Amino acid sequence: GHRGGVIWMTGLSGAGKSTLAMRVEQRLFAKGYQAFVLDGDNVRKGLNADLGFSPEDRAENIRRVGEVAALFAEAGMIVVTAFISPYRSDRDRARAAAGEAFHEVHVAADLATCEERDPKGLYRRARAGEIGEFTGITAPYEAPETPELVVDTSKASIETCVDAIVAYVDAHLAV
Ligand code: GGZ
Repeated sequence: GHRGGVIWMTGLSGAGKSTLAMRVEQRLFAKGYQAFVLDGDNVRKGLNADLGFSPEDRAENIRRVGEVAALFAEAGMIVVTAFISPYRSDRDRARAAAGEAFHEVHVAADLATCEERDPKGLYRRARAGEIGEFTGITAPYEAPETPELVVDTSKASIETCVDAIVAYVDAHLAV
């Protein structure tokens, strides 16, 4: 079996957080873990549909996600979160909500790589001034100083990064 836990991914838009989260969820499920992904797609459209991208709204986004993730972990699930979560203080509050169950993973693709990928054209629109407060361009990203794990999708393949996260879960959450 396994304990509950929060695998908290943080990183820039385009770093690969959601892709990694979905692949990790599939791999964990195949190994018999109860795993579930929280990301912008299932949270910002519903629970947090009232929130935008100001620093205050991001703080509230991360506060709610942190509380929900802590509840999932308490229920014995492995919850994998995929939010930019650019502010250290917001992530620290999410860590405090989950306590020992919190595991921070820095998805550390550099800005140049993320901007080059630009899968949704958001960096181009941010550079053109069409989107304000865009993380990495006109809003800050505070990288974690002591994350439990770092994966860099600009240097390693998605599969290698997934392997590292699954190995981390096996080592820390299996009982
Ligand atoms: C950053 C933005 C913004 C701004 C829209 N800044 O790559 P995506 O498109 O699919 O994922 C990004 C997502 C970020 O939402 P989060 O909930 O993860 O952000 S935070 O943790 O900071 O609250 C991006 C899109 O929303 N997006 N506007 N201004 N990303």
